[in-house]
Amino acid sequence: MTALDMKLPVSLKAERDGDVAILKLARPLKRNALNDEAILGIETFFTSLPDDIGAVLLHGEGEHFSAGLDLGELKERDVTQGIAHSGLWHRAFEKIQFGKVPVVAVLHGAVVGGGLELAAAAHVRVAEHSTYYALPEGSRGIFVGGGGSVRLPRLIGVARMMDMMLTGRTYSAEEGQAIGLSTYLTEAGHGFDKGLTIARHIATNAPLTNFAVMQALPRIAEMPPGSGFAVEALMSAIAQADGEAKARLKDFLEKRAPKVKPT
Ligand code: 1HE
Repeated sequence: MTALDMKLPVSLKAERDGDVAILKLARPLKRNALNDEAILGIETFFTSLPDDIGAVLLHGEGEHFSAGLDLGELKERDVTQGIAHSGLWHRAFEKIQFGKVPVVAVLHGAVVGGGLELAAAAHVRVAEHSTYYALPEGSRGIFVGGGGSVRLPRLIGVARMMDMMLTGRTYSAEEGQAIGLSTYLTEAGHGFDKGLTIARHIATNAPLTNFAVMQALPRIAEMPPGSGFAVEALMSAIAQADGEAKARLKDFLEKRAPKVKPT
């Protein structure tokens, strides 16, 4: 593991392990609450990844992934300032979802409010059994502002998100896995290694495949079917015409590539 040379606030730590960049939320005393500085730092991290990075692992230090928005910073804002603040989060999290490489988030403890919005911007979520999810915005008299109302209904549906916000309901790690908040569930202390293994695997994919999955797939899913089929055909043709695909298919046909195996 080596440090990544980036200008980040003390609440964030950046390292690399081979071709995986690792971003740690490192403000455990405040439960990794996210202030403006941290959000700007997240944006800096995702926009300054070295070209040879193939995937990102995102995790949190201490007992919790993130307690969401730093409520201590919630000063009196007028409507215009409030819109700008939410826009800051939107801009930073766009750089995660539609950035250069796929992102694996490792979750544990509280994944709440803006912390859940951050996790939702990643491409793969690994949850340890200690994880719990909540949207306490309702009880704080505010609303989600970090893209939650766009991304979370796509993961769990509008009705579940409404329930979380209206009732303050918390989902456990196991429930979160069942409804699609995570796609891997691990024992305590195993999330990082599991996430790193997944990130390393993702980094070995053909770059064009990762591009198609990150950039084309979610957009195709939003299109009317007719447009979706057309864009899928184009993306598929572009991917298979690439030299990387030709080499990988040749490897399979000449029995050099691994077969698909049950886990
Ligand atoms: C904080 C924050 C925070 C902790 N902003 N300082 N998010 C919330 O409404 C969740 C608020 N936090 C909690 O419910 C709890 O802190 C936890 C369940 C996450 C963790 O509990 P615990 O017992 O481990 O820690 P703690 O004793 O509550 O907190 C430790 C310290 O972190 C304490 O500060 P201290 O100086 O007294 O030691 C807390 O004040 C501080 N802390 N969470 C500021 N969130 C883009 S819009 C997004 C909108 C939202 O995210 S709203 C949801 C906000």
